[in-house]
Amino acid sequence: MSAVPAARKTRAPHADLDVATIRREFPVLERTVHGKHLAYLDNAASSQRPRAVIDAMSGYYETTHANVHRGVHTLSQEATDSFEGAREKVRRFINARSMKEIVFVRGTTEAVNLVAQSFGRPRFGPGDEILISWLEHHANIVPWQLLCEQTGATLKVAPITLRGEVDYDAFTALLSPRTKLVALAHVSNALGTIVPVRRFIQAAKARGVPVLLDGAQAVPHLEVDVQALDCDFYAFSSHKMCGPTGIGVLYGREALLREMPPWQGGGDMILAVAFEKTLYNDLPWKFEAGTPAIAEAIGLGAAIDYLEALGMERIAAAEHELLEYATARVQEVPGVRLVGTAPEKAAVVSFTLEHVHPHDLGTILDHEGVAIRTGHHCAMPVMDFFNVPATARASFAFYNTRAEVDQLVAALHTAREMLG
Ligand code: 7TS
Repeated sequence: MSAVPAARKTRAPHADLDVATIRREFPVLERTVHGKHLAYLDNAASSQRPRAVIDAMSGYYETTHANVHRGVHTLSQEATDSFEGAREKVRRFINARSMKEIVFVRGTTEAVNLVAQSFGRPRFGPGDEILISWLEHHANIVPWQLLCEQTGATLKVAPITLRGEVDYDAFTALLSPRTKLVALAHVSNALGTIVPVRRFIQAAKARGVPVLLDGAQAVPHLEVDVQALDCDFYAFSSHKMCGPTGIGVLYGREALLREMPPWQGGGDMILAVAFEKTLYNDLPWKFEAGTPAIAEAIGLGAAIDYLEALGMERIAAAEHELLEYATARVQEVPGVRLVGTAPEKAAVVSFTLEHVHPHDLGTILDHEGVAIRTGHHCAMPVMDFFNVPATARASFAFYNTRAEVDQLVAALHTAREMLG
């Protein structure tokens, strides 16, 4: 789960992944943009999908679609089997103890909101504290602010260092008997920092504080084992891990999920409804009101099969190599300043280019076929910390190549000549 071992860093390019073959499995990577090869380097925002995922979803629509959990007819039963089969794949992928602990949601954002409203709202009150870090995506800030407004609880923020690491000593100093929940990014989307979460979790657990991890940027790139991490909640999105949009996962420790009330009411989350009293369904369906995203769950299952066949360790090694290459090459461009230089990083290179606004840079790069994200990356406090309005962010997946890094660097030189 942790960073790539040092020995791997010396491996041949892309470790042992056959990137040329892999790329042919991603139809969109064959297209051009403005007549140029598309270098898709915006994977932290959303990755692309392999044919296996697209086929699993269209195959489901062509042969099986029906509503789940509701019919005795064949299609409904097959759809239910495929949907619940996807849940089992997720369980195995993150090594949860039971499928009861895998709640399908729309994505990381919804998962965090679910925990805030169902775990936090009934329990927290004035004087209670929720501890996050300065690195967080807005999805791991705003739900807590809403909860604080609703309950009178207070949001505490652990500072970060100049390299973009969460300051462990400051974090532990902020843990107090008032702390009722810790919510941390596993990997920062804006900077790529891999937070050594085991240490932070141990510190919280030693004080009996439950921990939620925002794994949106971790699950696509690292091996994640929720039992080894010993976290209480873990949230992630399918669309960043080669799966479809519209679905994600909340892992929750069974004992906690059991105690939590449903957060939305409706069909599928009940056992029996009467006007006097409604009996809620068992886990995990208690948290899945209404018709779920069935094809999307099946697509997510296919994405997991795909990633597992490649191997998360090999994916991490290949991406780490790209990170090292890109970090060195981007710095060759005069005026580039890296933002976020933690020693352990996922394959994200965030930077500014002197005299060029990131937005203009993004536009010029697009004309050169290079897709990167420019802006605040939904992490405005991180931008404030580094005193920049925005950064340019190249984020890599295992299907990216060194040639695409070179294309990015050439485009940066072009931008500098035009605007610098
Ligand atoms: N948490 C982190 C760390 C993220 O990177 C994102 C999305 C989210 C939560 C929210 O995920 P969602 O699927 O619910 O939207 N990050 C980005 C990004 O970096 N650029 O676009 C979306």
